[in-house]
Amino acid sequence: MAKTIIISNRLPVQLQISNGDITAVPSVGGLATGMKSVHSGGDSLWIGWSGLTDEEIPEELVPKIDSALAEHGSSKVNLTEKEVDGFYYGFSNRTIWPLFHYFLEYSEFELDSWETYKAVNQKFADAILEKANNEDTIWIHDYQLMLVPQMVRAERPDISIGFFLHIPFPSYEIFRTLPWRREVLQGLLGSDLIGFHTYDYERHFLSSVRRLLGLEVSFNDIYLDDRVIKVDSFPMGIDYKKFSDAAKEHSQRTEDQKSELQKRLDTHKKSAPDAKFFLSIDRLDYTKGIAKRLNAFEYFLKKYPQYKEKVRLIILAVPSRSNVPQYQLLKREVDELVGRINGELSTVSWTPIWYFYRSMPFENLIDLYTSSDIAWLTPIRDGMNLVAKEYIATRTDKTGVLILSEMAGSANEMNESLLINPNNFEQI
Ligand code: GDG
Repeated sequence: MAKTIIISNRLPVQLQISNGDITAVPSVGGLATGMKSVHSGGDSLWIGWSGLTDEEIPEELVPKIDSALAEHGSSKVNLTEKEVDGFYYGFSNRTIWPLFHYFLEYSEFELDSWETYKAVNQKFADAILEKANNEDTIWIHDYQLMLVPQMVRAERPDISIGFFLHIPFPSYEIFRTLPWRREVLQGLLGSDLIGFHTYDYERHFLSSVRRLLGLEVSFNDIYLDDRVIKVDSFPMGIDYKKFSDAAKEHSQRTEDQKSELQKRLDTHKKSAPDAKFFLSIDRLDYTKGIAKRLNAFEYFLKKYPQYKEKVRLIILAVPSRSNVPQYQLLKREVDELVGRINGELSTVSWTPIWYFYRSMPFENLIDLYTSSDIAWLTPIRDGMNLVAKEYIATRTDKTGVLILSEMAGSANEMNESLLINPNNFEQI
């Protein structure tokens, strides 16, 4: 039977080894959350990196790891520490991620990382070729694997390949600064269908294909040799029912059934019934505008002191890419800002910011969504931003306010929210 093979850098679960045993924890992040629902609904295999390098996996645990992954319909690509360094922390997250989010000043162009990116993309392609039958559909995800479509196409010219980019595709003027811009485009053009979150990203991509490769482009078709490649926008959604059902279930819980976090949230609500919770949830990433948001919150409290003790900002910042220097600096900046603002403005009965630097289980995420009056999401650039959609899905009593950055892909669809320009401090 034909199957769908999903390929992404990370698998839907991350493996951890403790006391010689394997545990699988769900991966956090937009791609994993979104694609999990597709994966669990049909006949599919997910290929990706397990989160453990070859050096971290003792030989005797390999069969256990393979069977733990098989339980989740997954199969792993093995990567050494050096490969993870060059491919993931290097080219993917120090070159492509900042460049595609318009952080040109953070983009590093290192030949070594590019070479590792190519070699690791070939490893992913080989893993696909090993598992795929000709009638299968190959669905490749995201900026870490942009060369894989052409690598698979070269060996299996007739197989169906789709590619989806979860981050913005930048304008030609930005993309052209990449030394390996033609190779990246040629890699992507191995696909039959290339998807983006928004029409703008699609337009930027087509413009780069036309100008850098000189190919014929008609509407959203690209003509390459005897093939026609379709390009389109597919704004990614969420598993709405999962979030709204969870919210309904939470609202019916008895005191005993509530989580510790929910009990704490309730206590604070009861002690100040007209106080409001602002919520912000992001991976700790410089594209998400977390530091600006904190500065704006402080500014708001100083400019409108009547809101002191009336509002509280709950920040859930999920650890991310902590090996990359910019992320370490950001972590320090956010820690310091939270410390300074709380130090300056707290009273005996009120702390303005509750800061969680960790990943929370799904059930606590729902507690936060359903207890917060305002979701405050102000990324500087964001491919889509699923948190905005999840917040709305959990507002089953139809209350709540969404303040959303114009620079998030989701702003194109959610224009009933309060849209702000994240670079306009007063507006935030
Ligand atoms: C990339 C693009 C695009 C967050 N904290 C926890 C947790 N999450 C889940 C949320 C949400 C996901 O992570 C975050 O998704 P986003 O879309 O907001 O952002 P990225 O991770 O940057 O995702 C983005 C996305 O891909 C999809 O294409 O929208 O623009 O950057 O689903 O619920 N989940 C749990 N605990 C947490 O602490 N369980």
